[in-house]
Amino acid sequence: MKTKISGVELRRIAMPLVAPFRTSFGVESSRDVLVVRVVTPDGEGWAECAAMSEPRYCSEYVDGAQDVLRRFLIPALSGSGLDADALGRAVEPFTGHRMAKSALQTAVLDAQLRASGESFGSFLGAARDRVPCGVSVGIMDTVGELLDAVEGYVAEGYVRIKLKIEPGWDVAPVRAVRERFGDDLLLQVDANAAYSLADAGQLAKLDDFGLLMIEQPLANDDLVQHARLAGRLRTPLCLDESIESAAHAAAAIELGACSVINVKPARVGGYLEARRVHDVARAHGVPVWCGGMLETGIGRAANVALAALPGFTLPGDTSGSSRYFATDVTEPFVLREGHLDVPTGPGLGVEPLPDVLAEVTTSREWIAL
Ligand code: NPQ
Ligand code: MG
Repeated sequence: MKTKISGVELRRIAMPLVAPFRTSFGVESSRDVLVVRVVTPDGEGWAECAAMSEPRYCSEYVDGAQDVLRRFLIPALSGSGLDADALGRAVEPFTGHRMAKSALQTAVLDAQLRASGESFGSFLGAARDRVPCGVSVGIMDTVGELLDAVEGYVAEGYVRIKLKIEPGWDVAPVRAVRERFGDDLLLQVDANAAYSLADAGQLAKLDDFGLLMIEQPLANDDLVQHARLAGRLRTPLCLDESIESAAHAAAAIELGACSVINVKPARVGGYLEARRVHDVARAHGVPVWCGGMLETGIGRAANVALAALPGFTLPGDTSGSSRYFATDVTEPFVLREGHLDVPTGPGLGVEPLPDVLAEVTTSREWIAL
């Protein structure tokens, strides 16, 4: 028996960040998050959309995601009922818009799992009940500020540090962090596509610092050039923006464009596809880890569940709530011994706190089905 979906609520919330987060593509000091709530006659499911306010990380942006959900994606699921697999097929005729698709599918999956009493972790195939956590550290004005920030995160217990880099902010900050915290610190960098193959010589200087990986040094569509770069570096290459599907993952591995993959469910269109990326990578012996998009507790819960799959052998950007927000919309995720517990309740295992949610809400829209 198919459970019908009555409608979908699209809500926007304003979530100020505890500190501005600077990357090679811009600075963000507040998240404008699209929250999706799928409603059935006897339940509901929640998700958040990873799209940023502006199309800088990728082509999607939050107003665009809301538009495509309202006009195309939500109407397309009228026939599919409460079934995340069927939803995947129903939205397939529409190209791209993976973050919007991911949010809708995740909310449907949450409703489906709540109804059957199964947790996200159990559904996805989690192999452990807690996951080790890393943290992504933005570009700063000075190396001194960076060292203070890293010191704070190390003191909180984060087991791996990722430094955002760009031309002019790469070797010096990496050297300073290595000198201050020693060779045992698990350390990696993320360029968010800020370099070109002509910078291979500069990137090769990072080989001296024992980094776990360099993440997405070149442009998103430069798989062949990533493969060339990989041949000129000792440091492993990881792809993030370049991998939008399991097919891309297979192609990148085959080409030698990466030896590690950052899996972000939103970037690949949802948790079902994210699991397929994991499966492809694992079959090739390529380690994966779970990326982050500055999620609230709603998105964080599902990420932590995914990060518990057996192929996730590296610590992810699954930081605690306090890394980004003074007040989260769910019970906060708190690090214990550098780990976060995988939620065990039905579905995501967390729910937005009604009072907090009401306080941060800036708009609501109901799409009836
Ligand atoms: C990455 N995330 O791995 C992304 C990039 C990123 C945790 O480093 C607002 C919303 C700001 C999403 C900044 C991390 C963001 C964002 C950076 C994503 O490349
Ligand atoms: Mg990245």
